[in-house]
Amino acid sequence: MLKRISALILAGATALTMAGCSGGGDGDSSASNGSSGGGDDKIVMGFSQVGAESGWRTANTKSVQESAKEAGIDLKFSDAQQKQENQIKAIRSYIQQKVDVIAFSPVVESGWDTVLKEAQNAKIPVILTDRAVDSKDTSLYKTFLGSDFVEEGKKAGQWLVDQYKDSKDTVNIVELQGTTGSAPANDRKAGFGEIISADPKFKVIASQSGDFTRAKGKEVMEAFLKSNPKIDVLYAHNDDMGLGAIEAIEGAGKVPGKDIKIITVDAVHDGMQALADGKINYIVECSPLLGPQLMDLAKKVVKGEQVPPRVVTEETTFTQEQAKEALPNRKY
Ligand code: GYE
Repeated sequence: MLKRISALILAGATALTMAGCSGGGDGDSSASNGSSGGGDDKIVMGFSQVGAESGWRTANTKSVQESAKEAGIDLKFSDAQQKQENQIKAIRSYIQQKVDVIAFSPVVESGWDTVLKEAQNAKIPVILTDRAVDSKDTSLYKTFLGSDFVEEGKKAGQWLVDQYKDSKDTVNIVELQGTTGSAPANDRKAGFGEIISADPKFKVIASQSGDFTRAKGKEVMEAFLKSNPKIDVLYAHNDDMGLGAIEAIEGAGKVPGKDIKIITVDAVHDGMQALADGKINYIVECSPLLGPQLMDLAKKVVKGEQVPPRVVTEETTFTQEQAKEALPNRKY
């Protein structure tokens, strides 16, 4: 944006100063692709990523970085290592640098109003990507691009209902939740709960956060197995936790996919492989390839064009047979 050129030159100086002294834990906030400032009218986007907690996140980061390059957008990327304070720091630094647009994937839903207000006062548009915030004032951001996590939870629940439709026995379920307070953890739990609560034979006997990571998924599943002699089903809010739990189940001498049925969300490559191998029974897809749509929205928002307040990603589900077919062409 031409009117921002002088601001950008100034911002360049600020960014250099900041890169020298900010340091502290908020990842690489100066990693910028392509030329910066220099008199062209490239859009500058400040992007604050959640972290690198899962295969999904790695694919999402790659999608954002590659799409920025393709769209000719100068991307300033920072990794918050799953900490809200780091995201707030990164957003404040983007405001100071006077970027043209800020995009971020909020690690948790609450606690964003103050920093979003600061961006609004600085007239920098904000796009939420992947995860939502619970701010009442929706004018604090232009749009929210991402999946419908409640719907994903419902699809997981519906598979279970269909699987056990001919049985009257109690079905003991353990749940590995995503990061506490995050939109996907809240919504995937709620959607699943809504569907299975229609039949009292479904009992969630344990439910705990595994923080969306493989290591935590394994650790929490080991604890579940110790304290619950009869587990029929594991519902994990992402593939990575499910994959960690498979190690725990095998370590306890049980057969994942048979002794304990497993449902996960994401459909990243390793999850799909485990599904094709019979260790997972069903995966609800959640696409991390948000980059191209994000860059389109950013261009429109910077031009001051109207964009829809909510853009929902299209997704499907996979059985073991479908995973075998889909695997060779999977992009992530
Ligand atoms: O499902 C999980 C990741 O926010 C949709 O975050 C994303 C979730 C994804 O860590 O694997």
